[in-house]
Amino acid sequence: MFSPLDLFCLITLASLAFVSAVPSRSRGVFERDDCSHGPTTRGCWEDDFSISTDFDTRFPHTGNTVSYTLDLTNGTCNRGGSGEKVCFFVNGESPGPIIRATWGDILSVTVNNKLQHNATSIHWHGIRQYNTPGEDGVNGISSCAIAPGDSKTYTFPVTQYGTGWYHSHTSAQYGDGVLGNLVFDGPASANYDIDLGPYMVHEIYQDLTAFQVAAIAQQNLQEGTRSGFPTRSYILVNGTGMSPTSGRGNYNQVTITKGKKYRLRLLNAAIDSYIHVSLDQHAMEVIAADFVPIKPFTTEWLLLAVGQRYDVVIDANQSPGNYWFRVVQGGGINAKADGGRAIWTYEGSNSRTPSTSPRREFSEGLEPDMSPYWKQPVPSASFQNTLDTKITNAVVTPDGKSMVVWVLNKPIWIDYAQPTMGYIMDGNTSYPETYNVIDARSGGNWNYWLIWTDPDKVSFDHPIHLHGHDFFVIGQGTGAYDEATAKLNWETPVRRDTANLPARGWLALAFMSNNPGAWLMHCHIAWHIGQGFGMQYVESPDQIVFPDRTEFAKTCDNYKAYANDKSKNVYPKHDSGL
Ligand SMILES: *[C@@H]1O[C@H](CO)[C@@H](O)[C@H](O)[C@H]1NC(C)=O
Ligand SMILES: *[C@@H]1O[C@H](CO)[C@@H](O)[C@H](O)[C@H]1NC(C)=O
Ligand SMILES: *[C@@H]1O[C@H](CO)[C@@H](O)[C@H](O)[C@H]1NC(C)=O
Ligand SMILES: *[C@@H]1O[C@H](CO)[C@@H](O)[C@H](O)[C@H]1NC(C)=O
Ligand SMILES: [Cu+2]
Repeated sequence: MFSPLDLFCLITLASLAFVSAVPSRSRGVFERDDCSHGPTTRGCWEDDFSISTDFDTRFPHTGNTVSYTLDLTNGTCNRGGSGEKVCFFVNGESPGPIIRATWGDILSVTVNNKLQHNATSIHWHGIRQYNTPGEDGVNGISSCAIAPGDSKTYTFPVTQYGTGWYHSHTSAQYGDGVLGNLVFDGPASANYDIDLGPYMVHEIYQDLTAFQVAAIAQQNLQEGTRSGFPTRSYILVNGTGMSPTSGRGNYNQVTITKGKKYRLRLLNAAIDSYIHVSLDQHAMEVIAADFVPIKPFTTEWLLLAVGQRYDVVIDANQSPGNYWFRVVQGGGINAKADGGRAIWTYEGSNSRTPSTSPRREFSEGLEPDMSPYWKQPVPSASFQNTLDTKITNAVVTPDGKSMVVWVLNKPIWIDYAQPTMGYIMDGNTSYPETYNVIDARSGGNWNYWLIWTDPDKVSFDHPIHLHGHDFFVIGQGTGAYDEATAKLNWETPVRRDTANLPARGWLALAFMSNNPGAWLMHCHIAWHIGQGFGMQYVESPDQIVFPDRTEFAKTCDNYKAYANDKSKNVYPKHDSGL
């Protein structure tokens, strides 16, 4: 059976056959003469779209709307600890269902909040939300929180392709299970035979909920014992894993066939851990970083900061047998505790516990050296906007008491009932101080931000995530930032949505104002943003495309009714809310 696309390709090939006597220009595999998007033509796509398209300026419009419904429920689970603990589910499972669409589709997802005692909001991590800032799913910024019993439908265009995830943006809630994968089909910068789909890795605390861990982290921050929060139990690979203390659970298993090339979509969905991954005796060819294609390079180990994704191609070219897929976790990127494992088996081999070891140890350090698939220079400038990250005392709660918080210059602390988008719709620019609003440059201009940590004070790596844009990573380093000596890349910087701010170091970012909205930038460690480590920037407010006002007001009215009913709202908000 042919799809219209195949037919179009056949016609193209047929017409080419008639002119085959004419010397043809040599064409790369990524151009569209053979556009089946098959195992040897992954770079091409429909019409004149391909891996070479800059999707910030052009993307397809398929005319298709892909719809999903997500029911959030609370229940209990046993993750190998001493008993049951509270867990949250999406359509009865956690991680929730994979949401899959095609580059250029419209995605429409209805979220039914059936959690008994938690409001929620679902963020689509990495989605640019081009001209749909009301769909970003950040309670207190893009919309009000969704009250228990209420529903909200998020609708937005799929302007990029690759691997992403959805997760709750309501305090530490995603750490208790409100998360899942996003897969958007599109071209790729290297060929492969089979798409294995997403491979989420994330840590769990087998005896504590994420909310409990966050509360302990806050308590320790308050008391100045910063390193004292509970240790992670182990890492789940694609939703399963084995508890090293109780031996409960099982390893994720994958079967591969010798001679085939597999695409694997790696995602670190942890609330705290940096994660290194590797498949024993196999190289990984990396083809995308977050939602951006990169020039393929091979590596044995990959470091994923929280929120980051890497799409890799693995060639099943070793002797048939069983191999460990290894996951090594750390609070800082250099820690070496063994975190989790999965078993990869060649078809035809008996599945049993592997006895393999890695070809080499992972090298410590920052993110891998890589180049974007298409060259995108950024006009050089000096970094005028500096954002200082540290732990300090500040008044954030309405009762006027001071507490210990994380700041990006200032702490962020939002109100679920008063989203920034509402202020903008009302033409009210008197944002509360704790909304930590910074004006972005006006449309078409570049923003340059240097985020740094005081070399004497803070010793954590922080995964920095920007909403509404992919940023260009102009530089990263340790020690104090010095414009004269810093190694900056203006010619071929990598573009992505999450990057590491090294401990006692700096991260230099640039992005162009080309998406009017109110957008959050924050550390993706759940308790760091919970304790205030974030800011929001308002970009071209006079050009913002507002969400439907009736729907927007309905979510807010329902949330306010819930929040004011103390018999229902039994867990008062005690952190930034994000
Ligand atoms: C959901 O959570 C509430 C407490 O927040 C609890 O009373 C209720 O039993 C939970 N529901 C299930 C199905 O576990
Ligand atoms: C969500 O519910 C948990 C209990 O399951 C509670 O500890 C937490 O404070 C609640 N969070 C919010 C934001 O309502
Ligand atoms: C990951 O888990 C999902 C859901 O159980 C499954 O459909 C998928 O095949 C798994 N992926 C791999 C690579 O095994
Ligand atoms: C703007 O918002 C502030 C803070 O919520 C509020 O006090 C003020 O009345 C608002 N101004 C207008 C003109 O609505
Ligand atoms: Cu952090």
